[in-house]
Amino acid sequence: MSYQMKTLVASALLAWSAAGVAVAADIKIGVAEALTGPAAKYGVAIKNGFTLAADELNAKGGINGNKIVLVVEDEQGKKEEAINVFKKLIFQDKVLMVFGPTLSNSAFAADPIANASKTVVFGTSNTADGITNMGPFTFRNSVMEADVLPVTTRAAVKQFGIKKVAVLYGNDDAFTKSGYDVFKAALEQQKIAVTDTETYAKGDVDFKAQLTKIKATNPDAIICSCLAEEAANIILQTRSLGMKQPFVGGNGFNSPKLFEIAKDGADNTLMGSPWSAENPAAANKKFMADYKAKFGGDPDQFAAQAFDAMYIVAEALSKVKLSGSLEKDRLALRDALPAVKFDGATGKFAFRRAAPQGGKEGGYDAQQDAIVNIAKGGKFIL
Ligand code: ILE
Repeated sequence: MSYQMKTLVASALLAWSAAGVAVAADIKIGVAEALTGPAAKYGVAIKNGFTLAADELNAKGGINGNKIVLVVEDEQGKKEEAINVFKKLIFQDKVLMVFGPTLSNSAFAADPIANASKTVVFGTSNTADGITNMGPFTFRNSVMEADVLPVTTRAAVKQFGIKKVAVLYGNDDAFTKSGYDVFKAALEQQKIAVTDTETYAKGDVDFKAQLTKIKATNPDAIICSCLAEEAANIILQTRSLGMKQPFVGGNGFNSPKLFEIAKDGADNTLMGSPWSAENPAAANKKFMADYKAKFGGDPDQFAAQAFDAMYIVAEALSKVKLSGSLEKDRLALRDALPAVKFDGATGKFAFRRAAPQGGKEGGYDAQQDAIVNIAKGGKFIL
């Protein structure tokens, strides 16, 4: 039975509930993440975060008695696939809303479909500037680079006393480019000199040419706006060139993949995030233990943000009276979300309205503080 049919049947039956008969409807939520390809390390952690939260919520009776059903699709970390998967989820599966996609690069391609069909799209990992300028149906709980990187840069000055840095970034990805722009502005603002700026393209594996140039300028640190796999190889090759400089990274560094490849070479890397494995709050401790019990490995920031995002949506949905009209229910969820405040695995969270741009209404960004983590012995600590 389709979502619409089920909710129609459900509302009809719920109408009899005075007579003691009530049947709950399923709440279909689309999950469009990179489950294969280079971004899968992020995407699978994200999917696990949603699954853990949805299973917990369902075990407690769902939302107002309605069960959450996740419809999971692999967008492969590719723009075209993100578009295809969004269309399938929104028009064919008729989900109430969509979580995803994993990369900002794909979000810029797929989010317009959600906004045009008045369906909430909720990014839990998109940190590039401009994501929420795509329209009023775009939400994210991922803290954007513009809010995190100036904090990370200040911490690098404090930690290592850096005065001059080299910069390296991927110039064909929306997130790595956006991170570069933010780093550049933060360095200018904090009066840190740039000795050299180098770029690479998605899928590159050899960074020796760029690193040799960087080495010649003898920077105090290397600023890197990169996704995890490239970041890890860059660190590894930096060490093989005999360079000892610490790295300062953005959200792409925030993955166990960094250590799988770069190992101890990643020591002293600084990275800002709202989440830390060391956050002793009960909500985080419980999340981490439950995640490990369910999936047999430690969670990362991406899993934590997805987990919290599902609870944020559940909180909004608990205030919504599902009508059975998909169009109305999608709008009702959109209207209920902005007021949600939540204190979960990533700490205190609220939404912040994005400023309108080019006459277009904005969506909602994350209002959350970043804490700076440092890599030691294969993990990020405070
Ligand atoms: N935050 C980045 C982005 O927005 C990556 C997400 C690291 C997995 O594209």
